[in-house]
Order: sequence, then structure tokens, then C-alpha cells
Amino acid sequence: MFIIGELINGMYSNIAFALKERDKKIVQTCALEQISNGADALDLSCGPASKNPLIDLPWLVEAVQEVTDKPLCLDSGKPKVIEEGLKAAKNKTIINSTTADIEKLEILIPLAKKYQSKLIGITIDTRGIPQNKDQRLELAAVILTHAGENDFPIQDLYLDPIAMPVNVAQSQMQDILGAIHEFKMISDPSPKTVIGLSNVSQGAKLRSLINRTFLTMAVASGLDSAILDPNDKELLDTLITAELILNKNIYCDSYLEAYRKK
Ligand code: THG
Repeated sequence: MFIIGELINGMYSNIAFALKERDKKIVQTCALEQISNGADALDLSCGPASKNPLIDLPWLVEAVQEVTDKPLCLDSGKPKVIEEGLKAAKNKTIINSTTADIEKLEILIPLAKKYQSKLIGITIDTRGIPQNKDQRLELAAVILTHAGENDFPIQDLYLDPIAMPVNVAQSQMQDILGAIHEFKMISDPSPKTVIGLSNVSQGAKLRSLINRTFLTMAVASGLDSAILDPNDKELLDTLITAELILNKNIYCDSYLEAYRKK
């Protein structure tokens, strides 16, 4: 599992404060803690409160890459903001994200190619969030077709079926898991898959339990990557154990320590 740490996000008050005060140390500490707990990459989002994401996202990029060379997942709905982040990045990058809208694909696929960035495609378009598995597959096909026609390497494309909160879209959880499974089968080579895990427990009690249960099921459905809280120790232990049971890791009595260090 490719773990993308979710905690550098302006929706969190410490990061909002760091952005306002231009306090690099807060952001850098948050980056290093997530990496020491197992993050392979870091999501960077200015959050909805940022008044100037064109300046704030490159500032986050520069602060983080002073302390790590891990890949940076540039999280914004605005292509111009993403481009400013890409310009500032020396580390590898993942664009987060394009939708299935043609206007967005026509901007973000060339941008990903120009900067040799990976790309997350979320299965959403101007009609909104899909309501079932088939709508997700339809939008995935739009993204895949556009990527293929424009010579974007499909192995660098991460399809996101949009994880919804279980307390508002309980009947869709199986559609999301089914989409993760079927995204891998609609193209050869297969695209990769990703979800924003914490979405599933937003507004619910027992968040950590819901997150780790969903993650286990998503891993069994073939999920390649997740944006999640790597500082949630039980979540990471559950992930390592799920991968053990799927025979992705070799068992030893100290497998948790062994795979945490990797
Ligand atoms: N797909 C893709 N990118 C994404 C998402 C996705 N980026 C953003 C988001 N979803 C993933 N990141 C988070 C980060 C935090 C939370 C959820 C998803 C979260 N935060 C607490 C909350 O809202 O309750 C904030 C608590 C606080 O304010 O301290 O749950 O799906 N491609």
C-alpha cells in the first residue's frame, strides 16, 4: 500500500495557523512525524480557508521539501494552484486531482506530462458525485480514455471512486469497494486506485474503527493507495495485518515491527 499522509491540510487548525503565520516548523514537524509513522508521500492542501492558494501551496511545497524528498501530492481543485505547486516542487509529485470533466482533463493531463507527475483522477463530473458503481465505472472510462489518447502512462494514473461518509451514503459503501475492484479490470495495463480514507468516517463516532474496517475491506478489493492519517497506530497495524493475510508480507512473530520499519 502506498500511504499518502493527509495531515498537511489547511482544514486542520495547526496547518491553518502555520499558513497564516508562515511558520514552516509546524508544517515540517507534521511532515516528519507522518513519514516516521509510515507515509510514503504527503498530501498538501491549503484547505478551504486559504485566501491565496496560489501562494500558499508553493509555500507548503517549499517548507516540506526542506526536510524530505518524499513525493508530494498537490491537493487542489484549481489547475492554476496545482501548476504553482508543480513549479515549486523538486520532489516527485502527484496531481490531486482531475475530475472526469473534459475541460479539466485537457489542462491537467498535459500538465502532468510536462512535469512528469503522477495524476489522481476522481470519478466525479459537473453532474456531481456518482450514486452507484456503474456511474463510477463510466467516469473512470472517460478519464482512462482521455489519458490513453493523450499518451499519459496508465500506470501513473490513480483512479479515485470517491469514498463517501458512511453516515450519509451507507448504501454506497459496497459500490465504492466494487469500483476499486473493477477499476483494475477496465484497462490493460491497469490504472492504480486511491481513496481519501477519512472521508468514510466524517461526522461519525468511532472514526478510527470505521476507518480501519473500511481500509481492510478496500485492501481486500485491491486498493493500491490511500490518503490517510499515518499517525493512527491501530490503523497502520490493521493495514500491515491485512496485507499479511493477503500474503503480501511474509509472516514472522514480529511482523508489525518488521513492516513498520520498511
Ligand atoms: N480523494 C482525493 N483527495 C482528497 C480526498 C479524497 N483530499 C482531501 C480528502 N479527501 C482526504 N483528506 C482528508 C483530510 C482530513 C479529513 C478527511 C479527509 C478529516 N478531517 C477532520 C474532519 O473533517 O472531521 C478535521 C478535523 C479537524 O478539523 O481537526 O476527516 O477523497 N483524491
